[in-house]
Amino acid sequence: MDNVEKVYIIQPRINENCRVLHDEAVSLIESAGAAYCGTTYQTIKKINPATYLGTGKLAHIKELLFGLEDITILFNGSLTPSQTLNISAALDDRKVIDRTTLILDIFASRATSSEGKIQVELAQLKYIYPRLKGKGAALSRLGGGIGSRGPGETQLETDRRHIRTRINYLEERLKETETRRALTVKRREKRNIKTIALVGYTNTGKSTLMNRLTGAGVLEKDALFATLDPTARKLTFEGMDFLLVDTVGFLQDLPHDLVEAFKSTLESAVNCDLALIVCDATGDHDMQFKTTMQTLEGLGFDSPYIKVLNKCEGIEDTTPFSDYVCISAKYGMGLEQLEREIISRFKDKFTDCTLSVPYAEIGKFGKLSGYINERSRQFDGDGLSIDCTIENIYLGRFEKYIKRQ
Ligand SMILES: Nc1nc2c(ncn2[C@@H]2O[C@H](COP(=O)(O)OP(=O)(O)OP(=O)(O)O)[C@@H](O)[C@H]2O)c(=O)[nH]1
Ligand SMILES: [Mg+2]
Repeated sequence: MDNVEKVYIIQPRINENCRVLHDEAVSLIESAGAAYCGTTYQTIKKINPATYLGTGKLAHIKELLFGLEDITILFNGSLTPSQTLNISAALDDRKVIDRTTLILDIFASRATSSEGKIQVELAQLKYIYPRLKGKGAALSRLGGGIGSRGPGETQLETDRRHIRTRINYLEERLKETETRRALTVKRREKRNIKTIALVGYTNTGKSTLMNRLTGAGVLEKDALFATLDPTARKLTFEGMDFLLVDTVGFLQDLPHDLVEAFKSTLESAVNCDLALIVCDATGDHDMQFKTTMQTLEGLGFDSPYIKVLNKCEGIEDTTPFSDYVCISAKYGMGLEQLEREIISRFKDKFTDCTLSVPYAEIGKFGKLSGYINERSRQFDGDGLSIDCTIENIYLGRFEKYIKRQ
């Protein structure tokens, strides 16, 4: 236990969400193999450009930690390199990292495939690169996250040009692997195998569900970002062949460069025929669903999906979750219903419906209009009422608008 790195959180109190962000930071610390050892919450009225927090607050934290050796400070937000250095200087030269650095660090420790490793290193370098502005020797202190993984201090001591060259090189290598992947996807399309992607917030049970359905033997673990490299397995339901793909989980404030870097791995999820969006009944499932949708849509996702609520074994009344298929991947509950739901989405059937779109949402609804065969439309007191036919696989998208089926 003694050589486990201890991490103390500075949690800026910026909105109501900060409790969730804080608890996630604790899980992130544990997932990185370090030990959480306390938190200071700080209400930030005005950001101090040099140190983010006010100097008085920093002095207070310094006092709190007085006499405690070897404690790393996690600032649970984004810092510029100079803020990192200044905070470190104000706190007896302790090691200071920010949330993004920590997430990147966990990804670095998890990457096993050569493609995954390239993607993570690219994301790390891209995070550092624009932030390096002639800081010279001080840079080495920005290098490590938890432990001393990451692009490594020696690399960070080299100049921006060196990093630029490395970024270019990694981007080239990534392009090569992407070309290879594109060929595999083409072959799959030719054979007309439908792809089902398991997507969702991290730690919701995607890999457990994958293992339940296919016996894949994928790592399932109570840790954030247990899965990094996507795994695909064949699955047969009622004589129909599917390819089930397990993917990296999402998190609020996932570093943009990381999502960008993982774009090609996430391609199988983005271009799937059906996505199972897995949420966790014991967590904030609404937030998890929203975060997943935002991240996926940012990557161009517009496939049909089923909302799956996992870890439902302790829930007696599932009526409040009627828009989810409630399951327990661990205890094997609700899987038949999930299977039925999946099959029904692939049977090429259409449903006649009447949709009711509130006035305020007509603009937003425009994006969906390509998925329906419209017979007639009229405006009434509530908004726009549309008689139409929808292919079953797209019904989920219209859930909240369907008045009659
Ligand atoms: N109580 C309960 N726990 C579950 C259930 N399904 C999975 N878990 C647990 O949830 C944790 C995370 O499971 P994983 O399958 O690794 O989750 P994941 O979504 O693949 O996570 P990442 O790969 O990190 O994004 C593990 O400890 C599982 O044992 C369930 O139905 N009920
Ligand atoms: Mg997983």
